[in-house]
Amino acid sequence: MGEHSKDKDLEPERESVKGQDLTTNQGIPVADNQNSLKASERGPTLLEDFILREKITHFDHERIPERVVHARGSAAHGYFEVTESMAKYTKARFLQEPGTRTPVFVRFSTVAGSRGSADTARDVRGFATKFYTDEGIFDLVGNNIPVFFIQDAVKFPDVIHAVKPEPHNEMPQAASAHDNFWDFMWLTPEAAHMIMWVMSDRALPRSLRMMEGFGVNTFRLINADGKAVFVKFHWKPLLGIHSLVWDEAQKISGKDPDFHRRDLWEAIEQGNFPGWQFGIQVLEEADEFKFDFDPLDPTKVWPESLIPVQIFGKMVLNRNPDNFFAETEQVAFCPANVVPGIDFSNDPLLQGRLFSYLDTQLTRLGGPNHHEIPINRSIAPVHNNQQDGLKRHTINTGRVNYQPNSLGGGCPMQLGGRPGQPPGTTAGFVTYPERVDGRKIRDRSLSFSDHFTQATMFWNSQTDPEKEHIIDALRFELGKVESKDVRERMIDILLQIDQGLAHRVAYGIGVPVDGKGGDATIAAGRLQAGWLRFGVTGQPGPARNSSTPVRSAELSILDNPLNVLRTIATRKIAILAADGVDGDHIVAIKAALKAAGAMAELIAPTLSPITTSAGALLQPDKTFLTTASVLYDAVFVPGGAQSVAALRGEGRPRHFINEAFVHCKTIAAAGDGVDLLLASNIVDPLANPPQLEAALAQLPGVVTERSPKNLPDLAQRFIDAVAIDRHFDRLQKDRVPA
Ligand code: HDE
Repeated sequence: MGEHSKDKDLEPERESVKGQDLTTNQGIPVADNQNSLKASERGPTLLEDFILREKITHFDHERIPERVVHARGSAAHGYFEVTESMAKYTKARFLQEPGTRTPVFVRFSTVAGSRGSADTARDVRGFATKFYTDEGIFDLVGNNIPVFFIQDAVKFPDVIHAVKPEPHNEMPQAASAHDNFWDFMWLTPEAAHMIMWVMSDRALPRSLRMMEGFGVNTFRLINADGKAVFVKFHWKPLLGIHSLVWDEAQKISGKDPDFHRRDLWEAIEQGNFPGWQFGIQVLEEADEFKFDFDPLDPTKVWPESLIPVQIFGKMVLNRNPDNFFAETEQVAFCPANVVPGIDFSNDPLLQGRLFSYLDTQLTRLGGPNHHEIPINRSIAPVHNNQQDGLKRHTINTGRVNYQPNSLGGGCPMQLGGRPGQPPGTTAGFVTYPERVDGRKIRDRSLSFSDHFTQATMFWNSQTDPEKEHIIDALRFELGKVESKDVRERMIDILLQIDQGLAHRVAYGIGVPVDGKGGDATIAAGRLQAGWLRFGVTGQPGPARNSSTPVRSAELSILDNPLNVLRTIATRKIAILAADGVDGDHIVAIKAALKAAGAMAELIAPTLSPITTSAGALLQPDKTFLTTASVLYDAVFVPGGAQSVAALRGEGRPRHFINEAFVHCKTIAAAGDGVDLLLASNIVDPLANPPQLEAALAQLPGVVTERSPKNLPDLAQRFIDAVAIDRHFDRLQKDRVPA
């Protein structure tokens, strides 16, 4: 770009800041923001320079403490819309009328990593939604996994200490593959079910837009008649559930640590607004003891085959934040923020959460007034006598700051007990009058003590490729554990879940399981002895739940009913080309992809325009240096002998295809493009000498057409293969170096 065009680019910006002269925080106009005040040109800087001091002081204090968990996050604005009235279950005003829209702000996060850590770490994802209702703020602070590691909030600091980097050397960052985590896990049998989820592909979302959300804890809804039901909250993504594979996730951590943040941001900028259905599972109070898992136990799901999810609304995210710090960083969620009609259950994890969030925000956001930060403000008017404190913005007026009062006309007045109100019909938030009777006790209900049945159900519900991924994940994580004892005890835990799983993992991490070692009952004895020795209470009881189904399809990603709708909307497709490419192939494939809602990017050796075989100029979007196959969902190689020869002559394009193949992505080629596939090591030339091309065409998810007469047909076959998502039936992928 020449000097001239650079200046032109800047002009509109200059225009836009007209009338916004630079000032200090006191509004004093600044004449020179390039030089500090000095005693002569080469002399010392003067203390008197209030402009320099103010600027540096503010900068010095720009950082606030990051969240102790969920530090790394990305967020967006949008709306929630009721599609079906929930009046039957709740009196919450924003859930009554179909069509009612409530503004929301949603923050997604990883749990373990610091603010600057990579997006694609193996981890649970936070999914926190702030509803700005006209009856005040409702925060649904959930995760993308429906269960949790622990049953009691008192264990939360321990589980988080164990997963975070080890305290002596602050390693590893954003990873659970270390001794402390797995040491805590074998001593925490209640975590068995959650371990299965975090070792599955659920912990590697392809996009924040393609994952489910769960309230995890059990809540209550109360209707206008005062009738209560237990509920679990669900978000179901309209794009289906999709995941990365582990090798890909690790590589993305280096290639684009902002992968999920960028994906969410770009989708919204492009108008591809992500959406979710909102649903609840309802359990009548009378049915509290119907199942033999305890509905208050946060390490258990309510299998959807027993209690289906009923859909009542949808959420759309349609606006990116204007300022990351002001909104995404300063937003403060709290599960205790509920509106009339929504209430808590006695889930002991939830009870602890009710205390923790406001408490941690007092430090993180600097005092008790963070509800006044714009992103946290209720749109319902706030009137009370709370006052003062650090960073108070509201200027309370008048002399009366107490209640009840007569001098202020009794205002602000509580809603209950007003003259003329029939007794028992109090408006405003009224806690559900649950009867509580019992002795104070530090113990856990026996109904919380079956830790393995649902872990086994999760395992049984997975398809074969998903099972392989779980085995690989455990081999990776436990393979990094140095303590032999910890590795052995974790195999003992896995033996309680599934023998085959335990044996496969054991072999991978060098733990002998033959003979006595492989027996679940003997392993249970060893675990019991270990738990006793290290002071663990709440060990599993002898009986296994019997009303838990053997398997439940919604626990799998590949079998999930949500993935029945195969769409390639918003998927990213790489088109590899160089000078001499057949432009018709690109035009045809791009048009078909666009019609299907997908996005295509042209990747070339440099950013200089490439010339097609017909002499047209095409502007590449990326180069083989600035991008990589792990950042795309599928690859297309158009024809053009010169283009293909150029790409074959370089290592990166062949690596691109080869890696996409190993990650089980769809690969298509037209005309001479097939030669690039043949040169990319995905079929073994020695194993298939005469029929190399035929062998290529046999590979699942590889779509080729040597002399394409019908480009729309090729495009359709490509799109159908992309819609399948990954081709996990590619048996020889592990033989391909990538
Ligand atoms: Fe949290 N959690 N948590 N958590 N949590 C926080 O609050 C805590 C739990 C979740 O995007 C903290 O403001 C305790 C379950 C999300 O800003 C802190 C316990 C679930 C977010 C805290 C839990 C969550 C947090 C840290 C066990 C899924 C990020 C910063 C009793 C339902 C929200 C903050 C955002 C954040 C405490 C367990 C979800 C320390 C004590 C279960 C999505 O207060």
